[in-house]
Amino acid sequence: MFDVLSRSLDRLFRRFGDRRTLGQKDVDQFLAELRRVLLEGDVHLDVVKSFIEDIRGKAGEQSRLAGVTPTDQLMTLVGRRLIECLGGEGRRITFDAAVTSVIMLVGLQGSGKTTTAAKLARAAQKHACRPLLVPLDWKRPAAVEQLRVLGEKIGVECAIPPAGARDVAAHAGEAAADARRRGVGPVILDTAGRLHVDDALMEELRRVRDAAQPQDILFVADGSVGQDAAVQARAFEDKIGLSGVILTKMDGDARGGAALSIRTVIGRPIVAIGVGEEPDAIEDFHPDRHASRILGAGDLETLFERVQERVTHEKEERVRAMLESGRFTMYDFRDQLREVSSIGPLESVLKLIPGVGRLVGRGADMARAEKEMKRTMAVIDSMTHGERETPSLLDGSRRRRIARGSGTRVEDINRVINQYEQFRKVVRMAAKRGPGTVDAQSMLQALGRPGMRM
Ligand SMILES: Nc1nc2c(ncn2[C@@H]2O[C@H](COP(=O)(O)OP(=O)(O)OP(=O)(O)O)[C@@H](O)[C@H]2O)c(=O)[nH]1
Ligand SMILES: [Mg+2]
Repeated sequence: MFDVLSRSLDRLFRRFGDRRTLGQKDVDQFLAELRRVLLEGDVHLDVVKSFIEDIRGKAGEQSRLAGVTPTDQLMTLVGRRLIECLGGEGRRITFDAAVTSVIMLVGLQGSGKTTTAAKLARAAQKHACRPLLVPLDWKRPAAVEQLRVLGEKIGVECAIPPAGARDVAAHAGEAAADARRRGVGPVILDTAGRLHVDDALMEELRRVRDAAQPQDILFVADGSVGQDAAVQARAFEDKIGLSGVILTKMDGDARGGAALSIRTVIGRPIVAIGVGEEPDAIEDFHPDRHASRILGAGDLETLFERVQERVTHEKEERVRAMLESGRFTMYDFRDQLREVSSIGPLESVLKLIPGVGRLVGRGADMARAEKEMKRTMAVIDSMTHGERETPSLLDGSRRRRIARGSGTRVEDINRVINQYEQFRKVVRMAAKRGPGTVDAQSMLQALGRPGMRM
């Protein structure tokens, strides 16, 4: 599964992993190659674009990280993004013997619906359910028989349509009602496939849906067809609505394009994958595990932790250096503010500082403080590198330019510079007296929290 994609990525990481540091040029080159690899894996262009942009942004932020190898850095970024594209937390199908659920399978011809219907029935059996298979493809003569034989093989009941029946929707509705009456389930509807998305099929599927009221409408797609699977899914999602996707034939040469594109293109999770023709060949889909497999990285969680440790260490080192030298730039100011705002809402952070907790909430307008923090970030983001390194450059005309660039007013710029100066004073003072002497009071005064008078 994902072998080709996995091999190309491996080659890519090997090449860049040899470098000691990653400059902007290296990152650009890496991204150009990554783009090529993803396109070769038949990943949807929109997904590739946002993938690359996401990593470009984050690689820039991380480029100052020492002590983490370029491979680890890039792998972490790519790994996180892969997990997101594959569906983040993931979702799986659950079976409950106490309720009659209805699962409707839809998809193009030969995608694996009938096989998957039997697989789901088999999985439900393992959860003490009594599934009911419902064949709804009556155009192809052998289709009903195919499902009946599969059902017989695994010992699952099949709702064969009565002779002369013509209305698939009515049959689906009756089978579901019958199952509810008898307290069996899940009811698994195996619908007809077509070569292409066509209106007559969609109309039939809509009628089946309305008659049987399924909790889940799952799009079954051949995982080896790449991004086309996502494009087809889009059509079904638009016409009848989907709750998830099952990718089949993932035991073959699935290139990864389907799995990586689906979530972004239709916003629905992959809930299971087919990994063979036998009724047991179905697996839950775990985005994190599959991302690890694609990256050949073993356990990605461990890698994430290792990098996170370095990041934390790095931050501590920077603060120590800052307190030792007393040098404090707008970059440092932004880092400090980010640090505070990333831990959680300001309120909970301030409560942690001894002697400050009791002040919080007493006349302190936290929502306003947080809004102000955001504005401050926007202001700093609009400064040039030189201005952040040497804030004394910020004269009137530069302040006006930044106000325009950040959508704020010159007063806001003045406020940020003021806060920065206050903060710098504290850092200078602390540097003089030695680290560890900064007290909560002067910190807060430096930050100039609104409503926080001491
Ligand atoms: N290797 C492999 N083959 C699969 C998998 N799922 C389905 N197949 C095969 O794919 C072919 C088509 O599967 P079906 O289940 O008949 O597909 P379908 O969507 O019901 O097709 P129609 O009813 O014609 O629309 C069969 O030969 C299956 O054995 C899978 O996960 N792995
Ligand atoms: Mg079929």
